[in-house]
Amino acid sequence: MRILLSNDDGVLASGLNALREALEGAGEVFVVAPEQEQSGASRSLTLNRPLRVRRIGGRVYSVDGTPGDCVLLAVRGIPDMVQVLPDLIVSGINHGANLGDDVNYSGTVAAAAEGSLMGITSVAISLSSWEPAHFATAARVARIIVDQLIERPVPAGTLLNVNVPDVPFEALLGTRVTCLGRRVYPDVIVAELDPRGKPCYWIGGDRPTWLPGEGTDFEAVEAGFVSVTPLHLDLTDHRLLERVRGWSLGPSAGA
Ligand SMILES: [Mn+2]
Repeated sequence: MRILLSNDDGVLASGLNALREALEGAGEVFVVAPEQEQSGASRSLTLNRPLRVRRIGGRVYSVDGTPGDCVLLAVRGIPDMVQVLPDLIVSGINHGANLGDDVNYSGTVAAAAEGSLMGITSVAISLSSWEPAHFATAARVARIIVDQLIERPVPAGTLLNVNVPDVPFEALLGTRVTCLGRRVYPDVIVAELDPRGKPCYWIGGDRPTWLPGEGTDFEAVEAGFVSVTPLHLDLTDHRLLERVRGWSLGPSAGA
């Protein structure tokens, strides 16, 4: 069993370290993670400059790119690794929640999504807190999920988004399989002048909240449960297909 780990908080992050320790016994663990924090990087790839890979030691590598770059290089580029595809990719443990619409921006989810696109079963795991403390809890949850995935064959490219309440393991109430909820981002653009008098802008604002919704990931984590959301990457709106086909959208055959 070959397990590739990545994240978006950087190769030195405590969450990644806790994850590596927890999964060491489950298989041959490789780490390929960004050199710098990449939270919010989503599934971007670096196409306009070369990427540098540094071996930090053992089976741990850093890449001066995005989480997506890391997974792509790990699977297709790094000589020690490309001979054997990973059986599983685990991304995290993110320092903060990735709930609801967060999955669209998250670099943690992106690393797992990149794996899923390549047909590899992938898990994103996040510790749901603004000041995360209980990485050991999320690490134990990750191990339980990985052991399940090893035991139980799943469709190729299965993608799970896991959020863990930031409490001691014994305080967890259980696990709920959930849908993504809806975020409310109170984005505020903060305009400033840089030291040379040029305008610059911060994307800021208060902490995001969420809309109430039964069966959502937000509700589960808020109630003290681990949330597991199976995701897929088909963005087609199947509900609208027939309706849009009924529109007059351009040249018709024979016209
Ligand atoms: Mn992050």
